[in-house]
Amino acid sequence: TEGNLRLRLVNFEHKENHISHETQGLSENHLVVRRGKPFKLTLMFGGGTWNPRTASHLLMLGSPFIFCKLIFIEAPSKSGDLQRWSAAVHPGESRSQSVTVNICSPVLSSVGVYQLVVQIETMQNKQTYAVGTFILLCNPWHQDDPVYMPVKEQIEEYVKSDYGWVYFGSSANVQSRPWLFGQYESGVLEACLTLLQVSPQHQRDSNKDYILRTDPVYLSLVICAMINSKDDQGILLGKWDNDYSDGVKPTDWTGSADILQQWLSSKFKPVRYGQCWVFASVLCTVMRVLGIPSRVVTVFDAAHDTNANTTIEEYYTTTGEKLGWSRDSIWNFHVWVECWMRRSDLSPGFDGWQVVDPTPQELSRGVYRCGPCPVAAIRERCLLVPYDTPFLYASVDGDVHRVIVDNGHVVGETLDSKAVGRLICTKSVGSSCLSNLTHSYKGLKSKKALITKPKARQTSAEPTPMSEDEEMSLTIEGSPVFGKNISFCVKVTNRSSQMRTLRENFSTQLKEYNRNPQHSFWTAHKEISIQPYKDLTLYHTLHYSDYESTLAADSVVNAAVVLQDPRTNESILSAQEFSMSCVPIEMEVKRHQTAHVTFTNQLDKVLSGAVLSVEGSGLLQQKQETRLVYSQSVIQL
Ligand SMILES: *[C@@H]1O[C@H](CO)[C@@H](O)[C@H](O)[C@H]1NC(C)=O
Ligand SMILES: *[C@@H]1O[C@H](CO)[C@@H](O)[C@H](O)[C@H]1NC(C)=O
Ligand SMILES: *[C@@H]1O[C@H](CO)[C@@H](O)[C@H](O)[C@H]1NC(C)=O
Ligand SMILES: *[C@@H]1O[C@H](CO)[C@@H](O)[C@H](O)[C@H]1NC(C)=O
Ligand SMILES: *[C@@H]1O[C@H](CO)[C@@H](O)[C@H](O)[C@H]1NC(C)=O
Ligand SMILES: CC(=O)N[C@H]1CO[C@H](CO)[C@@H](O)[C@@H]1O
Repeated sequence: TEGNLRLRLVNFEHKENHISHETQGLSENHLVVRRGKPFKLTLMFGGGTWNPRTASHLLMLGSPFIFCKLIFIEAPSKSGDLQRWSAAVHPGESRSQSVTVNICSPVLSSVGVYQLVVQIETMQNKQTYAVGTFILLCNPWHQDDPVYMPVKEQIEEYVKSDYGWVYFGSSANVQSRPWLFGQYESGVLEACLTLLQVSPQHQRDSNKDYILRTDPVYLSLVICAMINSKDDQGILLGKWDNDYSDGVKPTDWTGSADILQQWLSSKFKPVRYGQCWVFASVLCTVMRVLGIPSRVVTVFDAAHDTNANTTIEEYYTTTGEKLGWSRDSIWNFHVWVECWMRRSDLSPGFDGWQVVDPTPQELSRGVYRCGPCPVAAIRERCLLVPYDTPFLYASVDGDVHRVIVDNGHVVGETLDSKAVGRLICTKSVGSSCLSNLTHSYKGLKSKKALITKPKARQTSAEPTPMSEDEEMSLTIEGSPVFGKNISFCVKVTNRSSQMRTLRENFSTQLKEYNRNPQHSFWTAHKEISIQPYKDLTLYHTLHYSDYESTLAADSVVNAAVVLQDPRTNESILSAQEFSMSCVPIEMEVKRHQTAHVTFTNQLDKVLSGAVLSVEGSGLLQQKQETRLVYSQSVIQL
């Protein structure tokens, strides 16, 4: 009898589904499943037993609704239909008070929140039940999903792992900070799904947006623009001017969860403040939550080529002081995200890692976003491949055109093809080591550094131009440590048969994060003679007392040396950027959760007003701070 048959309850079988779909921990309340893989629901009836041969049942999913008729099959299909939803019941389970249904979504389903509606139609009546929602995510385990990643360890790292390391500093002195991506923190999944609903694409045309959400290329375009708050109700506001008093200083964030929770609970007010690694890490969290494998990548000496002509212009005086004339700049480091996906919109060869850069730098088709751009397109210099390839190519492989000017005249030029993108790296899979990605961005082509000579010369009576004869390199000895003296070495190589007397001017300037340098804070100069066919090495020492009042431990310094021939004013230049590392703080964790934190002051003077702060996720309620009074301190927590 099925006259009074009604649906009493639907069991979403959270536990079992979350295990088989690798979605444990993402949500406490909702069923979270991956596309292209069957999940289980148990329908419980009252008022009669269910006979599938006479009753017809419809499951309606999502908005826009997807209709799906319950059918009998011997066994649910393992891989799932590419096109259609299916709902299957084992024959053995018929004629009972409850029935287990295997529902499978097409592998190219839209990512998002679905409403589950069950309709039961018998000869006598028809009833509809709205039974709740479930969430559908991408499936990197499924080989027909465009985000399919064949290596299990990589999925663990790039989808499931909720912490990582972000690299910063400079290529000569790479530093790292831990970041908690926070996929499993409460409110994070909700924030990620809400982000899709708040996007301008969804607001404009929700039906079109639902249809396009099957494609990870589309998802990364939408999400990239929503991470920064420009042009939409996006998450983070960027700031680079050292005044963060009305928000959180970018370096103070330690994870994405706080940021996403704050954005959600404030009803989409931009969270203050982000800089590149904050934007990138939050994007990485959202992509991992949605099931798109992603990693945070740091590019050292990343160029910001404002007009995307792949050349960065720099202007110097004859004493080696860099001028703030160019809008182009080179960031000490820049951080973006790589997301793993097939590019079915492109010809073969561009699948795999795609650069997606959420830091608002330049407009891309009218919106502050950048990418997705195949890493392969950057390596092969395929500048026409979408999206934003010329700009990203210049970031990692642009040429630096350095021009020395004297009284409005160009007295020397160099084209440096090695200065940009010296190191590109990310955290290694399954370990906290650095993984060097430079080779995947930089082609094998070796671009020869060109040294162009100034115009209007070459009469045979004049000496041969020094730019053809002399070569110069500037290096920093060892890795500079804050509080110690820093030594520079300038090597000049002879090629000429003439003896030369040259003027050497050395200059050091403080460089702000992405800005032009300030005035020189320290200079040095020498008059030198170089014998024919001889090498000459010059040493300079920047003492701690010369920089203690100007630099901080995280400062970046631009050092440049110019050699000028006083007979012709012709000049050659070599430049080098560096940052310093700090004297290490040592920490030893004892039993009973006691940690000994030791800081030994290796400076020649007493540190006054220094504060040591200690933070422990899940261990300490708040940051612990202790003032350092003596030159050596041991703190017991
Ligand atoms: C690149 O653009 C700058 C202006 O931003 C211009 O001065 C320079 O000549 C251009 N370089 C090349 C190689 O086109
Ligand atoms: C990274 O790889 C590049 C080439 O692939 C190499 O030249 C460079 O020395 C490597 N750097 C580090 C820090 O391993
Ligand atoms: C730096 O050099 C000065 C002068 O040579 C020397 O007196 C001082 O001890 C050095 N300081 C350090 C920390 O090496
Ligand atoms: C540049 O160096 C020369 C000697 O090499 C020196 O005479 C001159 O004063 C220096 N210029 C400046 C601005 O320091
Ligand atoms: C070199 O520069 C100085 C000062 O800018 C100028 O007085 C002199 O005429 C220049 N010499 C040549 C050969 O251009
Ligand atoms: C690069 C170069 O030509 N170096 C020459 C400098 O002078 C010495 C001594 O004459 C030569 O041996 C080097 O070859």
